Parts: sequence; structure tokens; C-alpha cells
Amino acid sequence: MNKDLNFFKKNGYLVKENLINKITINKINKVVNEVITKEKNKKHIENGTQSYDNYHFVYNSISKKNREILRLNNPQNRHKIFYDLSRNKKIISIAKKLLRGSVRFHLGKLNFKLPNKKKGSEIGWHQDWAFYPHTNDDLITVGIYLDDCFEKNGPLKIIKNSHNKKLYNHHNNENFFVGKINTKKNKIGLKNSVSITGTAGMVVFFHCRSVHGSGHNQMNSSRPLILFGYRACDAWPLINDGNPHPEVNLENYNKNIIVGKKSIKPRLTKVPTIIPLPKKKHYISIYELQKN
Ligand SMILES: O=C(O)CCC(=O)C(=O)O
Repeated sequence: MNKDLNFFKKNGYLVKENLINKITINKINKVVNEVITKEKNKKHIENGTQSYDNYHFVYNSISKKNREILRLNNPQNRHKIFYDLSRNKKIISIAKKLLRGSVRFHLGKLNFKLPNKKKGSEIGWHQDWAFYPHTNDDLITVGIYLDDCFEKNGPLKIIKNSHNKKLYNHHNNENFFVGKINTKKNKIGLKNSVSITGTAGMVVFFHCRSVHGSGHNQMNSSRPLILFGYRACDAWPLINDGNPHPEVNLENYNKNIIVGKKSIKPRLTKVPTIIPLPKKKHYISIYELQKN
């Protein structure tokens, strides 16, 4: 485990192949298909303001024609199988090591990345930290591939060792928060980018300051990737990012503790922070936000 921790500290990510067994992955995919089919068959689709409690699906378009699901938000609130995955012992024991001993669940999403002919789910380079600054940066994102993913499927890409460098500007020329980095302007060398490819059940852990993104999926099927965010119990959010928040509902915030104790004493460390404001409007998702 120390080897894993050292690798993570040095590179800002860690890959564990076959962490989730194929039987579990098959069961999850069965539920994913059911949930998607049910949603697709729905006549009326809500497309309002996103709230993590009531807005579960993100579409590429509001027009009924050619509408495709890009993301299922908070799958862990939707079905026990996703909840159990978010609390999976193997994942949590690694998260605990990477987060200095405590783990609080932060967020969940299932990104589909549409097939090539339905382009539209490219994710520009960004640092998750830019979206939700905290009092310290002991936050990680955990990606679980539900299907095999190779270069042509548009894998997640992470820039090695970018987590302990600066916080890049995620604002545009008009100073609106757009959730992506201008890599040319910031002279970010993409030669250190690592494609996270592998088979279903592979899990990647990455630091909240690691620069990452993903390109187009050139294949004919989508590329399902579950992303769960976890934070150390003493990493206190500086803004309300739409996920469980202590000022909105402290009891619920504390219910998300997986390892560790309740405390109202945040740990403050010297971390670079920029508040992700102003935004031009309330965005439903990163896909829409980054279009600006
Ligand atoms: O789905 C992907 O490839 C990347 C997703 C991501 O970085 C995000 O949703 O913040």
C-alpha cells in the first residue's frame, strides 16, 4: 500500500486493474440499462435547474429529436447497487489511505460519453478543485469503468504530476467561470498526459488538483464511467457546489461520513483557491459550461 501511496503522491493518480469483479460489473450494467431504458421511454423530461436531489439526467440537447443522455447524476441516490459501489470496501480502504485516514462521500455521476456519430461529450482539461475549493485539498475522484476502454473509446486522460503545481485559471477572457483550462495560454505540456485505458472493473483514483479531461469516443458504443468524489472529513467546502453541504443540511452532510468522525473544525492548509464565480447562468453540467 505504501507503494500505491507513494505513486499517488508523486503522480497525482493511481490505477487499480480488476478492482471490481466482473460479476458485480455485469449486475451494475444490467441496472444501468434498465434505468436508461425507463428514462428514454418517459414522455415528459424535466429540464430545469439542476439540484443534486431532483435532477438526475443530463442530456446533450433539449430538443426531443436526437436527444441523448450524457450523464446520470448521483446514481448512488437512485439505486442500491450504485450506493453499495460508492461504499465498496476495496475503494474505501484505498481512499482512506489517500485522504489521510478519513473519508466523506462527496458526489457521484455516471458519464456515458456518446459514440462518435453522436459527438458532444468531450471534456476539456480541468481540475476538479476549480469547481469546489475546500479548506484543504484532501479530495479525490474515483473513476470506475463499466466497460473496457481503450484509446478509441475516449478514455479519461490525466496529466501526470500536475496535482502539486498551480491551480490554473478556469475563467474565460470575460472573467466568467467556464470550467476549463486554456492549455496553450497556460503552456501546459500535454506530453505528460496518461490515458487511463483498461478493462471493465478497473478503478482510477486521482487527486482533485490533477489536470484531466477526455476526447471524443470514436467507437460505436458509449463509454460508461462512474465517477465518485470523496473528501477528508476535515476538508470543509468553501462554496456550495450543489452537493451535500454543511450549511444546507449538516445532518445529511454528516451522514456522508464513511470513515472518521463528525467535527466542525476544518483543517486549513496553504492551498491555491479561486472561487468559481461569476457564471453566466446556472449550468446543468460541465458539458454545457465548457461550451462557453
Ligand atoms: O467522463 C470523462 O471522461 C471525464 C469526466 C470529468 O472529468 C468530469 O465529469 O468532471
